[in-house]
Formats: sequence, C-alpha cells, structure tokens
Amino acid sequence: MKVVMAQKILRANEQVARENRERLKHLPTVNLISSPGAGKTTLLERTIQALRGEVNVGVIEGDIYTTRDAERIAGQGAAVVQVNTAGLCHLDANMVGRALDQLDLAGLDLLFIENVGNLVCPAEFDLGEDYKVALLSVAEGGDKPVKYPLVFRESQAVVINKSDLLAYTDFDINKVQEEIRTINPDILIFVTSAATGEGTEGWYAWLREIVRKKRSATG
Ligand SMILES: Nc1nc2c(ncn2[C@@H]2O[C@H](COP(=O)(O)OP(=O)(O)OP(=O)(O)O)[C@@H](O)[C@H]2O)c(=O)[nH]1
Ligand SMILES: [Mg+2]
Repeated sequence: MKVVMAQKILRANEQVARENRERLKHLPTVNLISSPGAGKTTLLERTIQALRGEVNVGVIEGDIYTTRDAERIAGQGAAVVQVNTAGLCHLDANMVGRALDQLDLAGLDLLFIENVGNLVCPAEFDLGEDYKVALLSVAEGGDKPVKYPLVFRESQAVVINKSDLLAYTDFDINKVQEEIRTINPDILIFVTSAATGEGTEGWYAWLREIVRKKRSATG
C-alpha cells in the first residue's frame, strides 16, 4: 500500500515537473542539493555578486521553516521567492510551480532552486530543472558520495565546497573525486570555497556556458 502511494505521488510529481519544464524552456534552471550547511546559500550569494550586470539571477529558496535564506538572497538584490515545506524534507514540482507564478521569468537569465538541506529525499523529485547540482562540503566527511550515491548519480555537476578547510580535516580530495566518478563518470566537479572565493571561477564559467547554450538552443 505504502509503495503504491509513493509511486502515485512520484507520477503526479512527474506530470507537474513536465509543466514546469515547459514554462522554463527559455530559462536555464539549476536545482542545488546538499546536506544542511554545506554552503548552498553562501555559494549563491557569491555567485549573484560575481555575475551581477552580466547574468540576471533569480532564486527559489526551499526551506522547511523560516525565510532566513531568502532574506540573504534578497540582500544581494536578486529576485527571490521563499517556499516553506512545513516539515517536508524536499521541494516538489507543485511547490516550484507556485513559486514560478511569483517570478518575472522573462526578466531572468538563470534560475536557481535551493532545495531543502537534505542529501537524500530531494534527489528523488524532478522539479522541471535542467540540471541538478550536488554540493558536498569538506567538513561532512569524504564517505558521503558512497553512502548517499543517488544525488551524485542524478546530478550533472558536483561542487566540493569549503576547500579552505581541507587542511583541518581528513577529507581526501583525490579519493573523493575518484569515488564520485565511479558513481557518475560524466559528472563535472568543481572544488570551491564559497567563503574565500577560491575555485569559484570554474563554476561561474560553467554557469555562463549553460546560459549561453540554452539561449542559442531556444533563441
Ligand atoms: N569555511 C567555510 N565556511 C563556509 C563555506 N561555505 C559556507 N560556509 C559556512 O557554512 C555555514 C552554512 O552555510 P550556508 O550557506 O548557510 O549553508 P546551506 O547549505 O545554505 O545550509 P541550509 O540552507 O541550512 O541547508 C555558514 O556558517 C557559512 O558561512 C566555505 O566555503 N568555507
Ligand atoms: Mg541555505
């Protein structure tokens, strides 16, 4: 019974995700997924600053409660819509659809969806995005990709964040990258510090590239 219910929920989600994808056909959209505190909002703040005047960024902020992350994004002057899931551990396509109603999509060049901090549930729900990006912070321990492989399998890119803490942890950056590539050989890997800005240029270059690609594909 439980399994049948879960399948129904996922099927209903897929239908709405298709509708979202249609609405987003001109707007590159990135769904950011990580454990709580890996640095999603900090990386977004820095990204908005770095691309200011060049790429107009909008953000859908998913949180269980509070508007704190949305306030941080609004502080950077970007368009933001907060979604509170009221206890649920992930965003679903319906929540994103309602958030899209509140954004001026035609005025944006790039849309981020910051998912609820959770490395497991968000990976199962298509929101209508073009790319899933997993964030993994050095402080969490290097075994996380192997222990929670789904999000790394589903993502087109992974950001290994908090590189400034490498010297203080037992995180083996080469081994972790190898293990991520075992799970997903095609995945792009960026190693960044959202705190210092180290390594973020490659991330911005990829974002510029996905904006350019979708523009030339959809006119
Ligand atoms: N040292 C260091 N700290 C970082 C870095 N990125 C983020 N932080 C810190 O990590 C903490 C959590 O960062 P957030 O950006 O709020 O993380 P988040 O993934 O958005 O968290 P949730 O939305 O709660 O899931 C904050 O205190 C940040 O200042 C980094 O690259 N290096
Ligand atoms: Mg956050």
